[in-house]
Amino acid sequence: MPTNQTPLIASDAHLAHAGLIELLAGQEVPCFESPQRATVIRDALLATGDYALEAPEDHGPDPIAAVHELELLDFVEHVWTDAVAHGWDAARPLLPDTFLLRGYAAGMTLDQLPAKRHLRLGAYCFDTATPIVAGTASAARASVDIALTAADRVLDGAQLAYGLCRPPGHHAGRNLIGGYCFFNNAAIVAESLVARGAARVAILDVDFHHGNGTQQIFWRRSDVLYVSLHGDPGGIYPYYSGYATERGADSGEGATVNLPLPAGTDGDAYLSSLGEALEAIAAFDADAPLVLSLGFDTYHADPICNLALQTDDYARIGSAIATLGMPVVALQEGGYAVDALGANAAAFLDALRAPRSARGQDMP
Ligand code: Q9C
Ligand code: ZN
Repeated sequence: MPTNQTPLIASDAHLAHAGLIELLAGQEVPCFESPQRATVIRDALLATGDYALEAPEDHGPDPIAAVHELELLDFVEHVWTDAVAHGWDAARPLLPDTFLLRGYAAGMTLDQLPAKRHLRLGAYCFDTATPIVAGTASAARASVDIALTAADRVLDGAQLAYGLCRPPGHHAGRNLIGGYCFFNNAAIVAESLVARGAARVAILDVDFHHGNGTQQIFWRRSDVLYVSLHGDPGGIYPYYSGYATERGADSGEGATVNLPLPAGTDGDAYLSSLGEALEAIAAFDADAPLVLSLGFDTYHADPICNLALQTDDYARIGSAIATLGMPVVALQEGGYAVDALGANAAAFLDALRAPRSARGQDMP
């Protein structure tokens, strides 16, 4: 294998997390978060010859439990079998119908949830975009293993490793699933880097949406910096987090940086905000690889988002991130313009793995 190949960690476990539906404008539609997303990205990257496909290694539940509550692990692991055992039609995905709003729970008995896990759906899920089927738990576990294996490869010396995570992770909080996410892959990697001795870990989130889960998990932490560029939540999902005034709390104050972007933001405006993000990351002076939550839903033709990036812009963004000079664990999050995902991923990762300034040096 040529030594300049970038590790591409992927698994077929996600293929069984399929047949999903969501509600859009009051209508049941096929879920935008589809298996084809990961398939087209994998195929496009492999076609370049620059990526070495590798299966994830099993890292067990402990790294997940370091970030999520045990009751959430138990819920994700067993909710489907619970539902089917109690008469749920296995042809239909599980979606919650009643939400437990813990912040407004005066008078509710939070310590006495229903024993049947599918009746607890609304206690662990914050939206109607996160359906569950038979293959969901194993896909979510594999997605975490993909992320952790990518981190291992970077710690082994790769300058970049790409984890083709599906389902994505950045909306999942300590005790909540949502936004197509079950386990927070990026947060689990960041926490594992701390567990392996890092004093300061930086997470950069360039998915179109605010990573409310990642923000929540590290809200009070000074050792993990969370920097996110995203569509202005005043007009777009997840609506209730991602405002510039959210900066973390206690000793974590200042270690959360939100850069909301107006609808229609193009490549030039995006690059200028990204400059601010990169300054914050450089100033933080992490002693671990950069954890990158990577979404391509900033693309102009994304069906559920409203920024205006072109394929060429992803190369510019990749080159800009490369100027940090940090090793990068890149983890797939969103991106729903399926026909463009392969080209966008290749443009971004190619620029990140072989920055223009370094390319000449590789020549004989
Ligand atoms: N009208 C990620 O990109 N649905 N999650 C939004 C659209 C949820 C996105 C409603 C979008 C979740 C990882
Ligand atoms: Zn997204």
